[in-house]
Amino acid sequence: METAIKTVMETQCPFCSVQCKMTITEQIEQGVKKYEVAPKQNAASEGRLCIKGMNAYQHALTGERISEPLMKKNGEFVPVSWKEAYSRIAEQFTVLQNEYGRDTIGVYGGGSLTNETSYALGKFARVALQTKYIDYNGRFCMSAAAAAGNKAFGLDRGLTNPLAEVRESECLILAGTNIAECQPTLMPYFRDAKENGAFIIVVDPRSTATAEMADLHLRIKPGTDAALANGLLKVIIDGGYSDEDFLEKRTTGFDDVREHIDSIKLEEIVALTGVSQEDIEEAGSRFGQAASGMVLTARGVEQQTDGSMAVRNFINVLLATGKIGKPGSGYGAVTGQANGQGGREHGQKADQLPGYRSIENDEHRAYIAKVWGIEPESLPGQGVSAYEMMEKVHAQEIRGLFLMGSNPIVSNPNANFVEEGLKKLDFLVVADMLFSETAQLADLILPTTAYLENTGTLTNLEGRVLLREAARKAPGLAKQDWEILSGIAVTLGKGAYFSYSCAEDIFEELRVASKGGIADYYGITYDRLRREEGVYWPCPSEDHPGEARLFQASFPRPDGRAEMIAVPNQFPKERPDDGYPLYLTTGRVLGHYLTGVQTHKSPTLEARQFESFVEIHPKTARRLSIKDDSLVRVRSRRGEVIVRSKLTASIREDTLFMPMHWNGIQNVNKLTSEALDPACKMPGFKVCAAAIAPVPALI
Ligand SMILES: Nc1nc2c(c(=O)[nH]1)N[C@H]1C(S)=C(S)[C@@H](COP(=O)(O)OP(=O)(O)OC[C@H]3O[C@@H](n4cnc5c(=O)[nH]c(N)nc54)[C@H](O)[C@@H]3O)O[C@H]1N2
Ligand SMILES: Nc1nc2c(c(=O)[nH]1)N[C@H]1C(S)=C(S)[C@@H](COP(=O)(O)OP(=O)(O)OC[C@H]3O[C@@H](n4cnc5c(=O)[nH]c(N)nc54)[C@H](O)[C@@H]3O)O[C@H]1N2
Ligand code: SF4
Ligand SMILES: [Mo]
Repeated sequence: METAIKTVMETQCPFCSVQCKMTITEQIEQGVKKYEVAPKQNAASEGRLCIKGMNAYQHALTGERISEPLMKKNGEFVPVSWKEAYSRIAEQFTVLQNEYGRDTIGVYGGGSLTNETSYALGKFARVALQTKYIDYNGRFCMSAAAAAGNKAFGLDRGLTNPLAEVRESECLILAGTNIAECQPTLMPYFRDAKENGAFIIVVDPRSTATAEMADLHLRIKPGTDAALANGLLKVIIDGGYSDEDFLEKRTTGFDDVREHIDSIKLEEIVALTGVSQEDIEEAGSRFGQAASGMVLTARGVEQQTDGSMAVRNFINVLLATGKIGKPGSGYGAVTGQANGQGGREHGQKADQLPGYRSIENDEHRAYIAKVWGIEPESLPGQGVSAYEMMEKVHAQEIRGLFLMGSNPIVSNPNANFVEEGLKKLDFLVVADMLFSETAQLADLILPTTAYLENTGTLTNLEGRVLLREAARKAPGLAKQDWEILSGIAVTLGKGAYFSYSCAEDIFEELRVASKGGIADYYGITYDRLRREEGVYWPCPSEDHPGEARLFQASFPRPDGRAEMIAVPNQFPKERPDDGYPLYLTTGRVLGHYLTGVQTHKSPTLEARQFESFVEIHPKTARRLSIKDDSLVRVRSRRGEVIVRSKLTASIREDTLFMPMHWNGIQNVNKLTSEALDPACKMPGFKVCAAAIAPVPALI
């Protein structure tokens, strides 16, 4: 009898920001491969794993992985060598830059990339290509919370407190966050808090699995969170629950906020938000009276054209009650992607240099230029945000695009326009491990490693840096992302700046580049990460333990105080009218991830949910003659989709909901609006006006 061959892979889930660790065991018995997945102890998930993590081996090990560079010739992809692929990129980008200027090449990254790759990608754009146009998919994810945190606190780190402190908190506001489906392994923290007596308030237009655990569910009208927070502030200030001592010693701007709140009537807030006065009063007074409390926001609040201000207003609620920088009291922007945190710190953003430095600040430029061995003058300036890059692609200002770790054709708002633009590109390069919808449009596809084959660090939603080491050989000719960047840089004659032999070499450079910056990783080493269960940033020296709880004594702003600001109730938004009478909001389901490129390749996850749907209230459906489980056409000013109806009383009567995990005729982003938050350029994915009608049966 043939003996069984066993391979054990220690790894970390590639999906959400919790970054659960796991062990995957592959056993080959008589030619048949079997897999066992076991959760592994780690501080964030405490050894839990959700269904996506349990099945993440399936897409990584599928036979559909891209395993060699593929060049489009006469409309067909044909395999080529790496040498040919690199030469083609160097040649095409050089020709385009000679003809149209350096900025005609855009670079577009992602929040799944490791810190090392994110760092190398920022450097690649600025040093190897010398273009100012670089941004990444995290713009659609974290930019509103980041802008709010930077302004209010002087620092943007997802959670200001370790997850363990959720258990100690007496009152929790979960606004626009569906933790039960999006970070499922964190649910026990909240259940335990509840058992310890915490009062949980959920703000969501839908009764989600997260809302089910709430003591109070505010079923808000989409897009009105800023107004709701004003209502909470009103109850807090009028009820005398504000912490005057904290406000005086640790904040600025409260007088303006108080004056603004004085001018607001609760009835107005009730009319705007659709939440009853009684519920607003209960939420405000519960939070105001609790000895400790946290506010967690996610994309429901943030993916709005006023997302950054809505977050600031929830931060106002925390500051007004002095609930920050203490045990069980703090703010959390529940980060999305695997490296949604680290990916936003080290230079993938249009205006950013490593360590959360600014590309517009002369001192910061000089420091990074020195680390990189270039002249500060040769560093390009600030570029534009992800969707604005797509506008430049459409206008053919950007003619060549280098894409690593994203599927913009499905994930950008106004997707029809984006697809039209991408088709106009003179040269599109996509580095991916699977044939995403965007990769299919490429002139050249570069095969990359999946999480199982790739070494690097990722920073989880708590700001805890974790090391994920390669557990398996890359399939075929696939390479790690940073190796690809180095390879192209060499061909472009810029190899001297990218002479890395492993991910750790890049991390060593990143440590120095981030030193003294806001996101200071200098004290973190691979050695430490192997020994400890991750290290929190900021960590300025090797003997520093890392800062688990932020803002205990002061805020990293010039005056050491947090900044409060009056936030208006209403912002211009696309509103329902006769033609498009309903709100459409969008989001996620438990079993799929983002544009679904990875999870659709998992037979187990696909079997749970193989097509998209639209949630509609039964009363609304009856009025429009829509039956449950039937095909419907959903339209907005930008396009239309056809999906299956799901009648449920868990949604508001004036609102529809669609998940974002499907493409083509089911792609909800054919409907979403291109309007951006002016402060951070976050698209308003969470509200647009829509119409819905049955699709007549073909007889
Ligand atoms: N299963 C799964 N998990 C994931 C992901 C995934 O694709 N699938 N993606 C990861 C990523 S990148 C991210 S960013 C996170 C996202 O995590 P979340 O932000 O929690 O997820 P969403 O479903 O986008 O939105 C959360 C909730 O916002 C509500 N909402 C809609 N409009 C409004 C509004 O106007 N106000 C309020 N208060 N709520 C509103 C929606 O009904 C929804 O329940 O999840 C991460 N985890
Ligand atoms: N309507 C609507 N639209 C949304 C949202 C919403 O809530 N509603 N949410 C937005 C949010 S929060 C996000 S984060 C975006 C995300 O949207 P996208 O950026 O499109 O994210 P993914 O679907 O994860 O696409 C990632 C691609 O990168 C590949 N990939 C994965 N890991 C790696 C890697 O290590 N290296 C390389 N080179 N490639 C890799 C995957 O195979 C996949 O093809 O979507 C946004 N779009
Ligand atoms: S998807 Fe998130 S919660 Fe689920 S196993 Fe992966 S990292 Fe953990
Ligand atoms: Mo995200």
